[in-house]
Amino acid sequence: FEWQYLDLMQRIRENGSERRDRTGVGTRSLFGAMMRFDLSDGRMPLITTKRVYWKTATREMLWFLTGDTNIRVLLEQGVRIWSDWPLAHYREVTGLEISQDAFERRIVEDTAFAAKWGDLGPVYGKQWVDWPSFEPVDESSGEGLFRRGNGINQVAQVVESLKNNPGSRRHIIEGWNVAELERMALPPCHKTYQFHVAEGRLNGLLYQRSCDVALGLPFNLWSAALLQRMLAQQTGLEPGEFVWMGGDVHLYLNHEALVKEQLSREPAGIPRLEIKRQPESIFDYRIEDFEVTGYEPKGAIKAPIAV
Ligand code: THF
Repeated sequence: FEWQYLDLMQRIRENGSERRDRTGVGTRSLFGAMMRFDLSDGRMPLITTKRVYWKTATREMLWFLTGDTNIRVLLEQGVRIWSDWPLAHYREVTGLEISQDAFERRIVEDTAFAAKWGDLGPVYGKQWVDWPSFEPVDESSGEGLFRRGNGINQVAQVVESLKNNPGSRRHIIEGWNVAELERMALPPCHKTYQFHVAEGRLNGLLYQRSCDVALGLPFNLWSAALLQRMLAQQTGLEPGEFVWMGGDVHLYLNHEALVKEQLSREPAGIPRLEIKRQPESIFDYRIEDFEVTGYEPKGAIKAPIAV
């Protein structure tokens, strides 16, 4: 499975157009890519040519499912992958030269500080489980007055539709809430998930508009397959195929050392995920429920994240 990932990396390295991007780092980029992974037998698209911190990615996925958008809960578990954006915002607004460590410590220790500076805005979790809805105050008044309706829990709805209407072509979880993009620290990259039931199997598809192939994609592949596995368990289906699609698929120019090292390595082993318990609902999974076997990756490769 992993050769698809390495091939994509190589293709971008050789044929990608050099482009300026939002972060100012610069990328080499291709537009439009697809990969397919078989999730039967517990198999997972977990990259072995470098160590991928699948527990970190799992904690992030569980955090999305709670609807939380504040980095505090992540930091309490030692997950630092979302700190850069609030930190950059804090430095920009206050002009203070605070270190990442000090900023993170303050978020964990100071509730008011966390509330003011730790929130990412209405990103993934919020849209997934509490997409805002509005309803007319008085049907007869026509246009004009609306009140806030109940938030829409897309994840719960997909569980229900997979169980009750498996043939549907609308099993979708969407992160791209156009009206709220401006309030998000970062508009969603892995923006659309679609599911599909055939022959007792749950297939999944992720469309990712923008993809940091070296740092982000190994996390994104794991997380999407994990969500698919949890949904399959909750709906009594066998895990089927996972299809990944990317829009702007890029390598940051400052990731060249990582890319070169990783392309010199060869995949080994077949990582598998076991879910050790069947929780009550899709919202009740805990980190201890997941066990990975057959994962013997090559060493981690450090590289800077573009903010
Ligand atoms: N922005 C950019 N430029 N790339 C991304 O991959 C990305 N994300 C999320 C939001 N914005 C993004 C954040 N996800 C790491 C991994 C995933 C992230 C952010 C950072 C990272 O630094 N990984 C390192 C260390 C992991 C660790 O210490 O636990 C790694 O080696 O994998 C993609 O959705």
